[in-house]
Amino acid sequence: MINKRKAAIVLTLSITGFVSQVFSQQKDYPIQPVAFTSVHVNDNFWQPKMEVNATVTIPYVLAQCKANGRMDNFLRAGKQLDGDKLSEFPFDDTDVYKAIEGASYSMQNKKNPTLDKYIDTLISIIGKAQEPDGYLYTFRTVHAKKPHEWIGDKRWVNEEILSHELYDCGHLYEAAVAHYQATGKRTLLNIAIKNADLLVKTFGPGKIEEYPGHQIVEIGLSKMYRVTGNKQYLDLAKFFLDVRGPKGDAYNQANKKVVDQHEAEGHAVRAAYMYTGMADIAALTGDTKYLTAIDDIWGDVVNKKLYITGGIGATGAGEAFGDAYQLPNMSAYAETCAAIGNVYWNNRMFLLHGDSKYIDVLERTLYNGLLSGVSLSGDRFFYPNPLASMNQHQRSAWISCACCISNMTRFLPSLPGYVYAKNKNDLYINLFMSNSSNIKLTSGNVNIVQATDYPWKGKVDITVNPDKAAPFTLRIRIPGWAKQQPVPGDLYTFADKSVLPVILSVNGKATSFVTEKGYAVLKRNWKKGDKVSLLLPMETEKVLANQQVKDDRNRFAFERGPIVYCLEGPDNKDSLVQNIMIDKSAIADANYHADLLNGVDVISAEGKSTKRQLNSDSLLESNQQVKAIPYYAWANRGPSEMTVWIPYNTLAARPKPAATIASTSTVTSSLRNKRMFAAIKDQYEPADSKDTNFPYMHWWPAKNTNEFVQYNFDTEHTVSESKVYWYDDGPWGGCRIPVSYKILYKKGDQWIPVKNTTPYDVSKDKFNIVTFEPVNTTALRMEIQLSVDNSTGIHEWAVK
Ligand code: FUB
Ligand code: ZN
Repeated sequence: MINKRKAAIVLTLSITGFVSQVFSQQKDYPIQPVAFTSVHVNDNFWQPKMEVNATVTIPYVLAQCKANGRMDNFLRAGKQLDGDKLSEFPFDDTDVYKAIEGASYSMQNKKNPTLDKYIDTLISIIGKAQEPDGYLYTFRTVHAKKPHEWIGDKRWVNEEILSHELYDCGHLYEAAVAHYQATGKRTLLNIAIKNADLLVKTFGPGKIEEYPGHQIVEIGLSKMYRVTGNKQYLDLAKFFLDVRGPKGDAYNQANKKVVDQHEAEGHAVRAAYMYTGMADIAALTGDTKYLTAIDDIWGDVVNKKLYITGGIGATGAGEAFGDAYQLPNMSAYAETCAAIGNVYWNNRMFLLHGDSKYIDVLERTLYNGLLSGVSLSGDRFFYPNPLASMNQHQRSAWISCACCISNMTRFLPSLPGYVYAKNKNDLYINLFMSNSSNIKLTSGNVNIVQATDYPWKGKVDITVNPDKAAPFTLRIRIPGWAKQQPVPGDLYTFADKSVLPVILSVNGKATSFVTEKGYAVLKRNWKKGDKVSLLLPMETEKVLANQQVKDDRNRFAFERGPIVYCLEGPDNKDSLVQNIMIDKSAIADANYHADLLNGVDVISAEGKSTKRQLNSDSLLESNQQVKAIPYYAWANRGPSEMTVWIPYNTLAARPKPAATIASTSTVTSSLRNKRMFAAIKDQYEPADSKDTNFPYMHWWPAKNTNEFVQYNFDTEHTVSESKVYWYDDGPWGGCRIPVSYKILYKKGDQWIPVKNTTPYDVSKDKFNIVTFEPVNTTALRMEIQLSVDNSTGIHEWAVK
């Protein structure tokens, strides 16, 4: 229990710099992270990215928050601006909070008085939007004539469903703590305290007994507890976990009590934040019953539900985890926020258990499925992070639901906080990047300098500079990828099973070492200038997925060190990659290209391109040199084809279409998005109408309209048959088979309906074939009547 005198000490001592546990907090993680404020990253990989974050992303996102009404929401709630116009989502307040959080970390990394002043102004606007009792949620306080339908008619009544009131609070707390730690100013922290005190009065046993609809407040309250020492915040965080389930939905993990959950289910961001919160509260309270649940869930994710990129949440339906081994590539959702949540969660798992396998997952996510969320330029973003594309994916300048954008903004500058951790006289080196850091161990202060070209090179030079010679233990992570285990468990393996040595030397002499929980343990009396050199076997590996992942069968992915590679159009012949095959035994070289994509290793290998032939099942194959780039760097050169998983035999090949009437035609349509047109003539037959793993074209959100699509032939053809495969993503999506359709042909300037000799069938999950009296024409059109309530789409349209 914290006593008042010690609480007072924390409030005065913690004005500058990072707050440590000054008050008598009894419990926390056995291993403590080394704060980002003590770690000065100066490498060639992350430092430039953090610089882009500071100079481009943060100002850009703040400007977008302003341009897209988020600042006005606060101004209106604080009666500083007339009118009741609000932006689109009740959680839009969180983008401002996350931008402040990112700006705070970033100012700690590098001073920025202009930004500091801007943030001060923003905080005063936020303060005015807060109601006298501490309530802060602009979508209610503005009292719009037509309130947003998610917010409920009273405070909190829609919280378990959609209002996101507590979600907003959680992000407020995270921002307030970061701002306080970075600047020593209490302005936002005071707002957060007032708000958290209101939650303490409002929720709990005998008060409102409801759970947060979207988790995050649990993490935020734990941080508030650490900073203020107010145990009521911790109790409330625990209450929010314990009150969850069993009568709610799996969608937001409320269908079971949290301690009874053993598999990852439902909305992936909510889930990852909840698992993180469970770890925090287990650490802070010593309550071990959460641990069995999150240990089991972690096993479920890494063995069955993790993309090779570290992405989680396979399906767009409910932005959720799929079933075991359901990991589609082209339709992969793998939301950027979920990747960030996965990093948070795995870091906490490491702090609890001290095992490097959690950092293996963290590192994989960081370098791949998380980093892919932002462009090299820092101002274009992915929300889903697919693992294959046929030009249909592109980064966005802004997304009305901007969660991933603001999350990326706050995550990147906090990265230095994941490099080291410590436990008394054990110093964990988890991530490899050049940096200089000052770390306090029980034996005294030590400065650690890392020099490395990681992730391109496997050599890491570490200089150890204790203030005075002292005994302590370095625990250096030997990454799973260096031990033939790309991911803990059996979801992914390397094709080449040979294990190459990891070499460790101290002061120039190769040293044998023991490993404990995945760490090389070096225990000695360290003195200033001692040098440790780590040499990891940085080889180009071919990764195979467990056979149960049907989307990756007969395919492999390239990986070098922590970096997962992909084939992308601009580096390959005719800008095509889907038609490429590479033999499993092909030799692959890697070379650094300083002038490509801000400097990347490029993998080259001999491969083949494949093409369908008319009237034959065999494929035409021709040799070609294939190039692969790091996955995180794709989609920085415009829309293109891309694939992470490369076919190694014809069973998985996606050949270039044969020259049919359709494939040699151009497409015109009532649909404006021309990038979807190629989908209907790519000669891929979907598994069923809702199969999103192949491209399709769709008219969503149009409904009840008459639409058309037409083939303009390269020359006059005689045609007498049409077969169409409809896209229908019911019951969750907005597309269904249409009400009816008909085929017309072009005669002069006129469109004449064909005389069908079989009926027009409209069914899903198969080709709908109609034959008609032959017509000589230069174009064929399909007119489609959409249903009153739904749109429609087409997977494939062939004509004969
Ligand atoms: O609900 C707030 C955010 O919007 C979620 O975290 C994202 O997945 C998106 O649904
Ligand atoms: Zn998001």
